[in-house]
Amino acid sequence: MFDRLTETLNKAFKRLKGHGVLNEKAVDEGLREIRRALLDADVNFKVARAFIDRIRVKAVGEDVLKSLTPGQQIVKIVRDELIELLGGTAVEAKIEKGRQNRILLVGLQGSGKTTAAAKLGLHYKKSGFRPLLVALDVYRPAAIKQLQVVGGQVGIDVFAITEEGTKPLDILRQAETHAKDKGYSLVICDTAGRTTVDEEMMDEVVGLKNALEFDEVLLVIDAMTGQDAVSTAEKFNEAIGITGCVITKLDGDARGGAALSVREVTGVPIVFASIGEGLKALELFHPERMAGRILGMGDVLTLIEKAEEEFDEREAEKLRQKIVGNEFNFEDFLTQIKQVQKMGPLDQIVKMIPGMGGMAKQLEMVDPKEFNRVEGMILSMTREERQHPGIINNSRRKRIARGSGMKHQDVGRLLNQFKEAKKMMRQLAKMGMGGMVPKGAIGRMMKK
Ligand SMILES: Nc1nc2c(ncn2[C@@H]2O[C@H](COP(=O)(O)OP(=O)(O)OP(=O)(O)O)[C@@H](O)[C@H]2O)c(=O)[nH]1
Ligand SMILES: [Mg+2]
Repeated sequence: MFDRLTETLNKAFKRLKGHGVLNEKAVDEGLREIRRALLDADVNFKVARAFIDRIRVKAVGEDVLKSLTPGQQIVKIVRDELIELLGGTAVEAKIEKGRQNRILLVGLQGSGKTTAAAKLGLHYKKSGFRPLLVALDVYRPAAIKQLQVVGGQVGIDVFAITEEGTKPLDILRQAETHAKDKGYSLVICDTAGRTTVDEEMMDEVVGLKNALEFDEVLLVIDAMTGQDAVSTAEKFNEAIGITGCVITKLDGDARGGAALSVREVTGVPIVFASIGEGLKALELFHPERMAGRILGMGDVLTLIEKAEEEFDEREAEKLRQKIVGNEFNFEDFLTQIKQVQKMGPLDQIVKMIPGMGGMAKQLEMVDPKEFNRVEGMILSMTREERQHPGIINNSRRKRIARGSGMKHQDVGRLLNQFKEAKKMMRQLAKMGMGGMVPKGAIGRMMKK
């Protein structure tokens, strides 16, 4: 997602920055290019126009053009405006400890509501809530089962009534009583989707919304649907009044225009972003961080948070000891790859590292296939070979190559790379950089 936009925007920036002096004409040219990039990314044309107009007003201001680095100043203006476009500051859902909370999820068919219900449940469970998922989709066969399955995967209870003919409104009422009785602190309701916005669907959702007091009515929108997502959001907002959006499938190859337009068109904030099928793949939506990713400037904060979630401090220290003691072997290497993979799809993780966005594609290492090949070779080694790569001689190399369907030169290359990497890691670890900083430390430092 956003790959192309990042690329085209950076081209425009490069040209703007290439000028020592900028006149209005050069600025206009640059802005036209930026506008084209936005439209190409499926950003709503009105949104794109207003966005460019705002930038122009600021960019042709005396100070900018007369400054020593006009191009850079304009890039900064674009960044600031992009952050505004995405909502300015992050908006948190109004879910609070010490009381019962309710979230209603609405949206078109297949937008990701059911998945989002489980993801939200997991998100809040981690911060100490006791969520209950409620199955209100009584129309699609297997919809209830689906919620039960994803609920089970994240260890969250699901309330459902499978008796035929039961109306969603009745289920909602019974779920509410059940939640009160059993002390659930957060009720998350998954509703049915339709292929298009129709009256019947809206009536049902309005009925559900009015039956209880919901803290959040979240519209789940699929980023892949581009412009349509925006008009859907407008219609839902007019009909039922939504409090926020969950934008899903941001990991896909859609062009991202929906994410960029929906806030400006509807005035409703994006609260969560879903970036993968895995049930952990949900993030709070931070306009500033997202802008950083779109502009290829990276998103260090999210990266650190993810790392902190996945890495165990004691394991990290053990690892550091091994590296310093020159004992790091292929088994440790495999464990490390697995750790990093837990943080999310590798190409996305790499993009969060500043300056890596553009390089990501060229780097073979972010190609999951390449990872699989490396893993295949390592798995074809015997345990002894993994622990003591030094013993791998020519005939062992050939056997490993055969076992993993690679050439013996590939195995040789892997061994060399491993040796080099080991050396470098050892140096870094000795300097105190390779080991993990105590949990939370970097995050706290950066947030100040
Ligand atoms: N790649 C990717 N897939 C997603 C994401 N969110 C949901 N999906 C997938 O999208 C498909 C539809 O998701 P559901 O959660 O069933 O959507 P829904 O809105 O509940 O669909 P209906 O109940 O039929 O209206 C599933 O295959 C999900 O795995 C995401 O962020 N990224
Ligand atoms: Mg569903």
